[in-house]
Amino acid sequence: MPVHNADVAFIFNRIADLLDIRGDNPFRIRAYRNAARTVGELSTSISEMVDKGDDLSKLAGIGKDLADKIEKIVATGSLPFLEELETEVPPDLSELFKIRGLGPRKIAILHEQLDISTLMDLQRSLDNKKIRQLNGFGKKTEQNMREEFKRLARSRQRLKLSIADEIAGQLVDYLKKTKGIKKVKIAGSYRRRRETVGDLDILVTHGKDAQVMERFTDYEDVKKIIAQGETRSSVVLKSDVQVDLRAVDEESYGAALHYFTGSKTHNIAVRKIAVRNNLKINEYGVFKGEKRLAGHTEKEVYEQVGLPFIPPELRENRGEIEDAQKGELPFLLTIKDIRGDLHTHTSKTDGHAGLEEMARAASRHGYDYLGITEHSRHLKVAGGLDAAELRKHMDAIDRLNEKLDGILLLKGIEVDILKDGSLDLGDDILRELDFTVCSVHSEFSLSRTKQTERIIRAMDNRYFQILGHPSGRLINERPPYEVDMEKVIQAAAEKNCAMELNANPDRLDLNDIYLKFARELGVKVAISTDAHSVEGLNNMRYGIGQARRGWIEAEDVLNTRTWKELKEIFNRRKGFPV
Ligand code: DGT
Ligand code: CA
Ligand code: CA
Ligand code: ZN
Repeated sequence: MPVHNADVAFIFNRIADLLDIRGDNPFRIRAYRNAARTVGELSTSISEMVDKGDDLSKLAGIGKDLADKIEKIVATGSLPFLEELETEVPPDLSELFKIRGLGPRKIAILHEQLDISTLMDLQRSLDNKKIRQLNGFGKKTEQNMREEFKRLARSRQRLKLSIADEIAGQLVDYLKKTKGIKKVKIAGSYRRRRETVGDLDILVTHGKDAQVMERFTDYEDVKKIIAQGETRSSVVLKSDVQVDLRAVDEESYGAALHYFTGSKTHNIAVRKIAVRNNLKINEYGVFKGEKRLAGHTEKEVYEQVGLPFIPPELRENRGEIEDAQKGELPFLLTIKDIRGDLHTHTSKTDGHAGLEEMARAASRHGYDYLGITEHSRHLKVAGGLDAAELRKHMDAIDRLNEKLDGILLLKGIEVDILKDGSLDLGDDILRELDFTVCSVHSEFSLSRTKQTERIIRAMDNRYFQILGHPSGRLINERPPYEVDMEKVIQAAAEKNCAMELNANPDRLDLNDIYLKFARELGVKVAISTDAHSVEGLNNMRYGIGQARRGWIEAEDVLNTRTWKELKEIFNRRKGFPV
């Protein structure tokens, strides 16, 4: 790779920045900036000049020393002097350059006067309104910095799976229309159904003369082409997500799919087994010496290393390989196992569709029952119901049930867990319901101990059935509240309560790790969409993906059961005769 003029200019500017932060001689700093400009604006290639043996010190602002440095950069692509400087200046300090509008001068002031050396320090000083007190900084600067933090957060974020689904779906449809295309498959974390994805990895196979790579980089959503080759290309889409595309031969398709599905740690563990058996495994196949033993399908790749097919959602090296060897992989839940939804809202509170509309939509999903769980009175912003209003709503549900065919509406409530661990509605009304979802909607900042105690205390109520969205997190927006989730799950096991897996792709709460933990303790899980509209019911599939990542089988799930079975479970918990 030839060194471009811009590379040299970049290095000189960076040196100037670092010298500036260090408080170095201003003339020296100026010299580097001038040299950067000279080289940057040259109309001839600096590399070629060096190759021809031109005298660089004839250029404006370039002396003997800088000419030597340029020759070194052209020869090696880097400069030891810059590397030295980088080790002297705290590395985080150079992170501060990511905040646009913050130059070396300002960074130096922040460092000297407020002891800021990391982005986190800067954030803290912003929160404490310390920055505006500095000379040359003001409220306006603070505001700009806040905007910059938001921009950085956005650009650093992984994509929610539901957004990735939308983007990937359209791209796949487009690629499938390529002439001569055969297979199009999304691998990576997307195929493993992780709650967020870093980038998309797409695998294709095609016949002769299919112009797949051209078609890919021509896609109208492409913002930037990072690389374009015959078998692999990378682009950044307008949504800022990177997509890697690889074309492979049919005979390698399974091996490539396995390799690019990952996870990396799963791949490494599988490769270790191969090596132990004197096999080589890579994205082209499984080999003994030069001989290809497998590669067409993932199944035969696994077979060659003595394993059954492992579902992508399990491939995180969390024990799936050991269990596969013992023939003890779980029979993962599928969406066909689901018989109903146990957490939904209607226009009676903050939902958008009426009871009947929701019921008919649930029927179209093939469900046997739909749990109606409006908010309770404490959640005023959502128009939560008090006991009298809830009773009326229950009557309305009874009346509708008489009219409906093939779907049963269950009378439930999403009742607030109050600060002291009591439930927002009295036992006299709760006992009349079919079941409850109990949720934390307030006091998110309690200490870990207090929050844990609060939730466990709520479970002492005999009408407590399901802990709603257990951690309270909103992916990429709000972290979970502080709580000892293992202790909560243990309490659920002791007290026979269920945990919700909220299938809303903004929540996916519980996460995969805790789901697996809950399953190991025999705690039942309710996979619920928390739908506030007819469309919201479609989110069940995200819950299924997350459940599979948590090793969940149909047996572990409440809403794979018939209403008769479910009613028994609920009644047993309430202490009612069954
Ligand atoms: P992401 O994109 O951060 O959500 O996660 P992944 O798992 O999609 O990771 P990515 O896109 O970096 O790579 C896709 C797959 O390629 C990854 O899951 C496994 C495979 N892979 C990537 N790098 C390596 C590697 O160094 N060794 C092995 N064995 N596999 C790798
Ligand atoms: Ca990826
Ligand atoms: Ca990738
Ligand atoms: Zn809720």
